[in-house]
Amino acid sequence: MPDIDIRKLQQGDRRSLAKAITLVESKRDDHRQQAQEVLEQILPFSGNSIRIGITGIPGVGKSTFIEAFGLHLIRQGKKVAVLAVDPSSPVAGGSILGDKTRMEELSRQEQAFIRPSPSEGSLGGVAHKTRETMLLCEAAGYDVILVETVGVGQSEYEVASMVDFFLVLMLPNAGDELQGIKKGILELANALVINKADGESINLAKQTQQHYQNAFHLLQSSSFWLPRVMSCSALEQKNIADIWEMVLEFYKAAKENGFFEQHRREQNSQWMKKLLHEMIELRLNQNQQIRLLSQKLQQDVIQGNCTPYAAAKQLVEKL
Ligand SMILES: Nc1nc2c(ncn2[C@@H]2O[C@H](COP(=O)(O)OP(=O)(O)OP(=O)(O)O)[C@@H](O)[C@H]2O)c(=O)[nH]1
Ligand SMILES: [Mg+2]
Repeated sequence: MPDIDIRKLQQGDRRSLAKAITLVESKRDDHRQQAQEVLEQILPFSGNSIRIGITGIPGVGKSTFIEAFGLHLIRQGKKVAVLAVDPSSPVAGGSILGDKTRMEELSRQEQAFIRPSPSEGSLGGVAHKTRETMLLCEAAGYDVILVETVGVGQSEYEVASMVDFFLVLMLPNAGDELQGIKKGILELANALVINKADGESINLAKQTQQHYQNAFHLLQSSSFWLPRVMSCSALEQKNIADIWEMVLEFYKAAKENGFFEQHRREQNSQWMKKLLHEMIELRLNQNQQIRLLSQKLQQDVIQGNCTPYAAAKQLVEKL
């Protein structure tokens, strides 16, 4: 693995950035070590961005929205990175990559950087890599990071836990209460955006918007920010500017009242805990003696010969 030129990366050199990301995504132990060194060096230059998570069911228009939104941001003078946490990518061959056709214009922009989801690893692993990639992009001067995920399994929770602003796209379909969106997701959302508010769907989109506005008023929120409900047409690029204005409004308020930094600190602390758990589990599985003991204790617990507490304690002490 060639050396990464940190200075060039910081100057926004795309090749250096791409190489650093490849290093971060590598599974080889020596690469991981190198990647951590790179991350430590760039850490002081990361963090200067707005991180926006975008989710929604397949076909809702995420890619089309990101194309329109990203182009708008670039017109505002921003540099935009598009990343993905996509649990299905090994099967779909990395859907966001195949999607470059839907982000055709954006992918041609000098001010945009589009990176598909890492194709290997468990969801947790993929999500860690996306977090680290996000830091690299920030060090390279990208000031808006868009993280896309399709609403499958835990991926939305993973994305929500790494971004400043979580946006859920929905379809104009007021009748269909939750549109396959899990209830917990709505509680994480900072904004719901009804996409495809165009053509014959305009009225339906308005009704849907009203429906969710009412629903959010019923949700008790202790946060300073009551989730917004908006509508847009990604295809016709309508209301895209308003959505960015809303994000900026959130950003300004969150910066002023300290929520922004506090939220990131909490996310980092959670991330550390998660990594710790994963590393402990990895250690457990790497050591054959402990692995065998773990299997034996598991049986003991199942058969009621040992309490879960005693078993866990014994393993930790062995470690
Ligand atoms: N009428 C209308 N169609 C749209 C709009 N946005 C997206 N579409 C269409 O909806 C279809 C799906 O759009 P995508 O952007 O690929 O949706 P996605 O959410 O990225 O889908 P997955 O990647 O499969 O999860 C495409 O045919 C788009 O042209 C919109 O605002 N209005
Ligand atoms: Mg897509």
